Amino acid sequence: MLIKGKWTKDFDPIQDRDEDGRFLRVTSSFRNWITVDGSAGPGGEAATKAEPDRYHLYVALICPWACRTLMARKLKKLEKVITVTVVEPVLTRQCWRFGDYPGAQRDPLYDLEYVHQLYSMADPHFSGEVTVPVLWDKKRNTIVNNESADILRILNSGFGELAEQRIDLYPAALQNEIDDMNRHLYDSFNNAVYQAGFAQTQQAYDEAVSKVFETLDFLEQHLRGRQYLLGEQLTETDIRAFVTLIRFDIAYYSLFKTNLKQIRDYPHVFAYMQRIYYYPGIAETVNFDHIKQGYYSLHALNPAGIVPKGPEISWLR
Ligand SMILES: N[C@@H](CCC(=O)N[C@@H](CS)C(=O)NCC(=O)O)C(=O)O
Repeated sequence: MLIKGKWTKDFDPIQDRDEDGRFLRVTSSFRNWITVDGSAGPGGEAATKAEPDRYHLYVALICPWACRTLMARKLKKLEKVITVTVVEPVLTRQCWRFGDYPGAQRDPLYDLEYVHQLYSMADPHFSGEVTVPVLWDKKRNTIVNNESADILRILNSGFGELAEQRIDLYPAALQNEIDDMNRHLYDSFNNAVYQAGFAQTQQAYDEAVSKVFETLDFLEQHLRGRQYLLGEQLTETDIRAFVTLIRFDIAYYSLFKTNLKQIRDYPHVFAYMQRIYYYPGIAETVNFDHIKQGYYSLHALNPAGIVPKGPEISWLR
């Protein structure tokens, strides 16, 4: 992690933990906004103006949080407006690194070696965890925001006519339902798989796994007769569910020990996952090689670094 702008402590996937051995995810540090005219964001956040070729996304394809933002960029047709760099999937001692691994790129803006150097460029006194995604302002050479939940909303409504307006991932009529469902899914699914994987006690693991499978049982019921979680329209909640579902059988089931069942054992959830995977543009945001290489490079969980052969994923193709 960075302490006062200097890389000080080797990467540790367990960002923080409580007294009972539960994994805690740290809160994001950069929370500014982008709006059409540069006026404040929806919660009064300081904002800069939406402009073509001003903003850049730094992502890892292993990372579900970063892939949320890539999905929104695709759906909102912002590929020409917001450029992207993919880091290497393997977590190094200095965390995310730029390089030539297939599907990854070097840093096109400053030729940096590590993502933490972006954080210390944005704030030379920054102390904290270095995470992706990072939404970067090329004009001011700083981080706009490093919280994927915020970035989803910024991409949905901050770019006005520069973006596809016919797709609204956070429609006014559904906002309360979306917020409720997001909260539920974050606590008992998106973050709970990590709580299972990084549990430091049996009790913490048992709790997390129960939450995960209660949620899958709930989703299986809920998706009967529904195209998407909130009905007929794809929303940000589907993006948030999908990024965890698509990693489940490949990484979480074995590495994080969430192994009561696989997604393939839930017919409605499985069909829903495929529906989103085949939604135009989405498959391009999913890289199974990066997902596997990245998760199985987590030394704390897999010291020998062996990457499993399976599972067979022809079912998705
Ligand atoms: N709140 C952040 C969480 C992002 C996050 O935890 N990303 C992970 C990758 S999946 C990361 O960069 N971890 C590096 C670390 O913990 O040092 C978001 O949703 O944007």
